[in-house]
Amino acid sequence: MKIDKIELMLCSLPFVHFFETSLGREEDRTFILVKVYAEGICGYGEVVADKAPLYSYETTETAWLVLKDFLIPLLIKKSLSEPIDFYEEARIFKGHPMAKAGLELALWDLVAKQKNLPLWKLYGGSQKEIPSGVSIGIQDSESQLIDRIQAFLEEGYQRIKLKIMPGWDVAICQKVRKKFPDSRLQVDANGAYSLDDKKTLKELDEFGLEMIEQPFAPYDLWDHSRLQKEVQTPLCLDESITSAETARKAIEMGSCRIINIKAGRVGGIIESKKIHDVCQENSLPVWCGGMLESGIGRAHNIHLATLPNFMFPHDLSASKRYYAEDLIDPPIDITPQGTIKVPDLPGIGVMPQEERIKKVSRVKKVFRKAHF
Ligand code: OSB
Ligand code: MG
Repeated sequence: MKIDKIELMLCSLPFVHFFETSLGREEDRTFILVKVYAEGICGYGEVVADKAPLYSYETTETAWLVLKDFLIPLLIKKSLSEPIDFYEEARIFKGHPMAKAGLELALWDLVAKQKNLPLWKLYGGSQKEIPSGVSIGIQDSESQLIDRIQAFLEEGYQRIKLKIMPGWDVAICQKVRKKFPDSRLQVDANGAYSLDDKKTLKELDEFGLEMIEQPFAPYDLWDHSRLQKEVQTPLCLDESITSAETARKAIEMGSCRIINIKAGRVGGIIESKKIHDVCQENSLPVWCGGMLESGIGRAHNIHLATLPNFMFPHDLSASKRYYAEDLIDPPIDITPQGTIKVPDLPGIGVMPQEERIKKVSRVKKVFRKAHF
């Protein structure tokens, strides 16, 4: 395909309720929307980098710069439109996976629309409906947390993920487990602990958690492998898994028993599939994490989660769980059984609302071949 034009838009959406983790509290989400145009078709991608380098070193500003000065010029100069060609060529630039993923996702949407196929078919996915879980941040009080869990369970979500940090961990899990004895529960620390906290982390074994996600720092594999030997609860790695290569090393070292895949964190769908495959070969289940995406990024995640080794409820919830008004219409919703039906329309299979996108975007930049 011949790419005519690429657009970047900086968007912000307010949350319906604040989202707090061990990294801090957020009241809204800022992200970059990527649009790639060719032959009368538009492919959409979302860059999940945040305003501040808290989850990883990338920010919306660094991603914007890397897209503007390196990735988009590369794509245009070399006339790349196949995601695999972009993936191979973009490897010359080190790091910046979220910037790369946003553009790769837009290319996937574009080629799928051109072939008139939903993304899941292009990826070789097989699940028609995927199980949905919800990630609940740190709240102002225990009672606020309990009320929110109750409400999400009533909506049908299949499992609850609690954010934890020192001071909001064992006692909280104890209360939640007592109140919801049969619910599927797991926790995510976003790297808030170290080996010095081994005693606290071992206490979590009591609560029948499905997994403990990312207890230690993003760059660590070794201390996770030491901890996994001493806790019964499976460890799940998020931030630490940046590629199929780190996934293989984590598996060889016994650093985790489960991996959370996010296309943004690892640089796109091609790298995500490689991680999926190396985990499958080693009998490690994976699931799909989220980055508080708008409906566009959320739809991309849903298609990825149809691959066969995605085995747990995902951090993929309804649009309204985060946003009063999404960028797509109709918004994503869950069934009373706590699943999401995978769209069957071409590409991401959801309808971006251009008027709405215009309203929530502040900066726009257009790139054409003549510029390079
Ligand atoms: O660690 O999984 C995480 C949100 C932003 C950044 C990191 C994480 C999260 C979540 C929520 O847990 C996932 C979602 O519902 O999109
Ligand atoms: Mg996480």
